[in-house]
This record gives sequence, structure tokens and C-alpha cells, in this order.
Amino acid sequence: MANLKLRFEKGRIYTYIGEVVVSVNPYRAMNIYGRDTIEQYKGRELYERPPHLFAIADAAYKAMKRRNKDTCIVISGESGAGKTEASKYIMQYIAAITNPGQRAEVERVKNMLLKSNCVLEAFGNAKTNRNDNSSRFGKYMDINFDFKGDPIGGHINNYLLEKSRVIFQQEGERSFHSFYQSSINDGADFKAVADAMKVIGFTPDEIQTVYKVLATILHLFTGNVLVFLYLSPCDLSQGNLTFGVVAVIGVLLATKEENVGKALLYRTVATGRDVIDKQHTTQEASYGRDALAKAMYERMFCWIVGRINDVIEVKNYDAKVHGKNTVIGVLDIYGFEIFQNNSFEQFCINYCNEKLQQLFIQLVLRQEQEEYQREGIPWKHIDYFNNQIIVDLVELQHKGIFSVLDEACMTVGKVTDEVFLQGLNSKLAKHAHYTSRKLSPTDKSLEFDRDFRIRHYAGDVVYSVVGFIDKNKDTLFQDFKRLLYNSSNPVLKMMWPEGKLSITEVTKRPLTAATLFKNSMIALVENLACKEPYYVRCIKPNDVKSPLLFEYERCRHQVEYLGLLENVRVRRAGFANRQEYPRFLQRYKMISEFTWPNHDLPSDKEAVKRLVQGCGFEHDVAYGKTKVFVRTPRTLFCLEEQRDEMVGRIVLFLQKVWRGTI
Ligand code: AD9
Ligand code: MG
Repeated sequence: MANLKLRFEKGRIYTYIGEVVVSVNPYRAMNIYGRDTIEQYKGRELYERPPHLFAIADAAYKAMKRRNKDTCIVISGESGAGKTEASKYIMQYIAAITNPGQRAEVERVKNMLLKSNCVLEAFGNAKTNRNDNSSRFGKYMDINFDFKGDPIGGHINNYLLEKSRVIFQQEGERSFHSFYQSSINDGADFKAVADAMKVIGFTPDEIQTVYKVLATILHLFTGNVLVFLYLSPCDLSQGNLTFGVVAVIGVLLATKEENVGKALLYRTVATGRDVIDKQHTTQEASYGRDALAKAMYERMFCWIVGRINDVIEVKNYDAKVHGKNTVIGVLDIYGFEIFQNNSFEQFCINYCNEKLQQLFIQLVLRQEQEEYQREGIPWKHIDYFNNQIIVDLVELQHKGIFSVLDEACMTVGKVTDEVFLQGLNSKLAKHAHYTSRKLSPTDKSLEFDRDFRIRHYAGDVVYSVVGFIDKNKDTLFQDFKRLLYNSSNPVLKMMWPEGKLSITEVTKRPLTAATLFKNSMIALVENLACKEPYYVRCIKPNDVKSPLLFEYERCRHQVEYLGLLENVRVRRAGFANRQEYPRFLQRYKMISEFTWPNHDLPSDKEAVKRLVQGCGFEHDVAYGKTKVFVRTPRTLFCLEEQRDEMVGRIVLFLQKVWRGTI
């Protein structure tokens, strides 16, 4: 903590724990990402330069290029800690160090990858009370490289967009940036997004359709549609539709005005052979309108991601000709968050963070242990808090919160959020990480039939069950799907293929939002686990976005729950640095007479032993099968200093030789 604080105050926002970069959000522009800094890190080993994101990016790149490994960079930390910014710097670094041959196709791919950020942020980020540019979706981007180490394509996976933001925002928050980029303040951003979309290759029709969808959503929430929903349906049947807004929506969606009106007020249902129009209650109608707005936005967002993927995907790659195609994956998700009111979305976001924390525990400890075993170095186990218990609480089959929620949603008849809460209370009463008011009657922070609390790895969060059932079922009336599918705008039609089904065709019950999200998280973790991981752990120094304030307690809490203490302990009990023998020799052979300029010992391992003995560092070093392990960084710095000195002397000597003075 003292170290992080001191470094933060000196503007050194990055610190290593082994190969993990800890980053403290500086909340000010730092002059450490320019071309000159990039040059300093390019091709260097991690410990040769001060801690930096670029060093991690370079390490991942080198592992990919030298050893043909698929790698991933996992960026985690709570909301506003700096994950998205870090992911962008990493991408910029990779773009800057690749393609020395300036191949046009590679330049194109790089440009697309960088430009896609701007578009995705416009549609998937929003101002929240934690972060002015908060990611409201999870993003995992693979960058594919050819055998030369140049980017040849990529792929983006997006995870659960917080679409409810389209219809409701907490006080002080905004909807997605895209809705404001036509106003004065966001004008410049609008232009950047419009340009980026053009560069990526969205056609003018596609771009127009995107704006039409945004406009439709705005119109759905103007007073007129609210009034409209209270009107007598006979106005509709008599063709009395004088309500401008519905007409406008008709034009925007390239469909008939009366069809829009009808879809908002009626539901077409098949009863046996008959097809009838059933009129909505006011409540149903307003539910339908909200669902329409959310679904249109989400569908459009996924479509945008899909279009970007079309453009960046690797084409014409023949592994037989070009060698293995390797990837670096960059993960930037929504961080752990606690708001005044926490709902289904926060629950999913926080569960996602639990999953990633679990992965960190497994990989950082497992990898370390495996390496010691492989190399035959003695190792004693270090204890840590394992959050698997919370992951299970959420995702376990039959017993977990998602299962209880799905069960409640399957119940026939009227299901309420309270029924769901009762289900939780009866199944989870004994769980150490779960409480509700019913189980803890005197706890005033919880409401009786509304709240439950989870003790997350990163802190306690009270969730309101209100809306869980609806958000999980995520129903959109078929009528809307048909309405959009039957639009004469081909782009819009394409977004809604399932609208093709006729009224009498029975559709399978779709998977619930929770199940879809759970499955996507499990797949994500599997994907990350089979790559060589690099970690960036972001810390938010204060809640007021100040560049000066290092709130000690706030940071201490994050250091603790991110598992950085255990991380430090593992590193301390283990070895700060390890290098393969030939590599170690190559770097330090000039500091020993036994190894300079070449050694005549039976193996590089023996030579390294001689070198280390000569320097008097045996007590701090262990010899594995293929690698030498150095316990403390100080030893490494000593070696580096001696090396620098020797290199200086050698240069002087050579200069003299050249001048003929020797
Ligand atoms: V969330 O979980 O998506 O809500 P992030 O992604 O962790 O969150 P983000 O990267 O968006 O946080 O950072 C929040 C803000 O902190 C940025 O908008 C910047 O104003 C500020 N920030 C973060 N990192 C840096 C940096 N390296 N240099 C300067 C930074 N400012
Ligand atoms: Mg973010």
C-alpha cells in the first residue's frame, strides 16, 4: 500500500507484482503513451524498464510470436478503475509495434480494430454515477496474427448489454452516449463515430437505419405514445389515428402507421384454428412498448458488432502456407458496481466479476505451482480466500440463484418477484454469503419482501428483486417481431429474422436472460483458461475523479479483494524472476570470466551456476530443469548493474581498439 501510494503521488501509476500489472487510475492525462515510450518498451524484457502496460502487451506479443502461444490480457477492477482506457492503450501499442513492412492489408485491419472501439463505445457506454464513460456491455476481442506477427484480423464477442438503460436511468445517469450525439456537447463525438462507421464500411443506408432506430426509441418515450396507450382501441379500429408520433414511427420503421399502432395495442393470438386480436391492458401495452425499445436497441447493438466482425474477420488464411495463426485476446468488461438501487443487471455484472476473480485465483496460483513442479523446485501452499463459493451460489444447477430464478419464471400462472424471493429464502437460508430481511429480521438495511444481499468478494451488495422475473423472461411480443420483419427497410428486416414465423407456428420457449448470460460467461472463462494469461489489475484511487487523492482505505479494500496480498505472498514465497538458461546467459555472460565470451562447461545450466557463484548470489537462486529462478528483484537489479558496467567497459575497450590505441 505504501508503495502504491508513493508511486501514485509521483505519477508512477503502474506497479508490478511479478508479471501482474497493478494500475492506479491517474484521473489526468499522462505523457506516457507516446511514440518514444512505445520505442522504449518494444521487444524489451519485462524487468528492463519501469512497470508499464506496454511491457505486458509486449510480453503477450512476444509469447505469441516467439513461442506460438495464444495469449490473453485480462483487465479487471471495479467500475471507473481504468479498464477500458487500459484496453485501448494496449491495442494502440500492438498496432504501433506491428507491420514494419507497412503491408496495406495489415494497415487496413489495424485501422478497423482501432476504429471499432469508438463505435462500440458510442452505442455501448454511458454515464453512470460511477464513471462518465462506463462500459455497459462486456467485450472480448481476439486479434489474429500471421506467422510474421502482424495482425490479420480479429473478432469481437460482446456480453449482455444493459439494455434497460434505454427506458430508465437512475438519477444523475444517462442513456447510451449514442442518444445524445447530436446535441451540442456531444457534437464532436458524433462526427468521430460517423466517420468511424464510414471507415469500417457501414453503408449510408445502414447508418441511416441506425439513426432511425435511435429516433424510434426516442419517439416511443415522448408524451404522445404514453397518451396513446391510454386511448380507446375503437379509435384505432375506426382509423382515427391522428397521433403524429405513431405516424412518425411508421415512417422511421418503413412500415404502415396502423401496423405500428396495432402492434402497440394488440396481441395476435392463435386459439386452436382461430386467430384473434387481443387487446392489451394499459399495463401490458406499456410493458410491450418498453420491451420493444430495449429489444430494438439491443438487436441493433449486436448487429453493429456483427457488421464489425464481418469486416475484421480473417479471410483467406491458409495455415499450410502461412503457418499457425495465433491470437492475443483482450478482455474489457464492466467492473464490479454497487449503486443506490441494484437490480438484475448489477447482479449479472457482479457475477461476471466473480467469475473473473475465480479465474485469476486459479491461473495465478495454478500456473505458479505448476511451474515449480515442472521445474522440480520445492513449494509450499499459500492460503487465500477462494470465491468459488460465491460463484456456486449464483450459478450452481438446481441450487443457485439463477436456477431459482429460472424456476420461478417457469411457474404457470402469475409469478411475482416476491415468489422468486421466497424461493431464494427457502433454498439459501443457510448460505454464508446470502441474507434477506426475512432471515435477518432486525437488519434495517434490507426490505422485507423486496431485497436480498450477497456478500461478494468485493463487498456486500443489496439487490432489489423488483423486475428480476420480467428481465429474466425478457419477453418481446411476436407482434413486434413481425412488425419489424415486415418493414420495407432491408437493413431493419435483416435484424429481425424470427419475425418471419407466422402466428400459428409454435416457437420454442427461448432460454432465459440469466441462462444465456451464465452460458456465455462459462464459455468465456473456458476460452481464457486455455490461453497464456496476462493480468492488469486496475484500482480506483477515489470516488471524486481526483488526480490528487489516494484514499487509503478505499484502495486498501481493493488491494484486498483483488487478491493482491495473496498474489504478493505467492511471489514472495516463490521467485521474482525466472529465465531459461540460454537466455540468462546471453544477457549476463559478460559479467563472468567463466562465461565471457563463451563457456566450455558441459551445459548452459552449469555455466549459469558458475556465473551465479562468481557473483555470490547462490543463496538467492534456485536451479530448475530448464530455468534459473531468482528469488529477489534486488539480485536481478545487481546483475543488471554489473551488466551495464561491463557493457560500458567493453564499448570503451572496443573504441580504443578501433582508434588503434590498443
Ligand atoms: V467501467 O467498469 O466500464 O464503468 P472502467 O472501464 O474500468 O470502468 P475507464 O477505463 O472508463 O474505467 O476509466 C474511467 C475514467 O478514468 C476515464 O474516462 C478517464 O477519465 C480516467 N482514466 C482511466 N485510466 C486513465 C489513464 N491511464 N490515464 C488518464 C485515465 N485517465
Ligand atoms: Mg469500461
